Amino acid sequence: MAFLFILPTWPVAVWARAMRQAAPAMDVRAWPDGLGNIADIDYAAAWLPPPNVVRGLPNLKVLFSLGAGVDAILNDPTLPENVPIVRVNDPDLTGRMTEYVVLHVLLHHRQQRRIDANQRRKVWDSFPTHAATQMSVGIMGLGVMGQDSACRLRDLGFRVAGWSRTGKDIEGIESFAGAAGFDAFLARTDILVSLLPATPETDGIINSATISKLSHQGPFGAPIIINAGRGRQQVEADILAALESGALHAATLDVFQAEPLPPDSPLWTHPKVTVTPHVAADSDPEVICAYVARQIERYRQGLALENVVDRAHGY
Ligand code: NDP
Ligand code: OXD
Repeated sequence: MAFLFILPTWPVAVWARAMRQAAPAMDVRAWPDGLGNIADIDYAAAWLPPPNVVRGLPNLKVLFSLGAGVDAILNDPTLPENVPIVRVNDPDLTGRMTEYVVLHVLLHHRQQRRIDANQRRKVWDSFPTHAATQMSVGIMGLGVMGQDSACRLRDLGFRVAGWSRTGKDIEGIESFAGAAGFDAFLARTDILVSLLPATPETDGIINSATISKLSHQGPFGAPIIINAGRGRQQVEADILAALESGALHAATLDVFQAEPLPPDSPLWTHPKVTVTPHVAADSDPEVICAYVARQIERYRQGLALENVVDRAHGY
């Protein structure tokens, strides 16, 4: 029973150590140098795998994504069709994302960047503030991550709504679904958070048309966006133009069209933009390997794998 890590951009030795700890009987290998006999490989786990690598594993039974998003795996046109893909759904990863979303909603709501700038200039400016109940947060993508963030923000007093492909029934959270619900969702939203997966349907969804439909009734007179979903969802030129024109008040971006964000991107230095380097929710090797080992154990016992990606929907 062999397990292969395909991690071109992550420290594979750390992951291999964590996997050996989680599944001591497993023959843990690493692409590209430690493949061994590829016919032995039953399970593989990947993050940003190059195309053709998974296709070369003739006896692969399950492919694991080491994050919640699977866009980079599904991008491989040579991916075998019959191998199930299991993504991460773990309270550790979800909790980290909720921390990020709550932090950045509060950062804008409490005008912390203005306070930081004032401190640097030794300015005592006790400007008026507003209550969470005056702020409408709208979360695009009301899945595992979106629901947890929505509930925590609701509990802080924010007016929270979510938009997803299918409608949801969550106490205290207004639900909008599909194309039919999109404009109404935007119209009531002062802070737009994206926790959508990257799919052809969500590509470029944060664009000038979307921004123009957001609420201008909120405390700052213009909306705010927070994107921790995927960079493919944002049209960066449209965001910059909206910040310049005042159609957008501010933005927090964790994900970008190109990662790492190129040094010449104007987003780095824009006074209304907070840039974070795709760190909203990091995959912890020990936690995630324990999750993967649990799924392998289920598979070996003939139980259904959990969190299997729906390839038709792309997430
Ligand atoms: P889920 O699959 O649980 O949730 C996805 C949500 O998006 C669902 O509510 C789904 O609707 C909705 N959705 C998908 N397509 C559409 C569409 N076309 N229109 C409207 N709604 C749509 O994923 P997670 O919550 O676990 O993760 C979400 C994403 O967060 C990941 O795919 C990844 O891109 C990103 N992420 C980013 C991280 C970071 O560090 N920046 C870390 C972890 C994740 P429905 O409920 O109806 O299916
Ligand atoms: C993920 C990520 O999808 O870290 O888990 O982006």
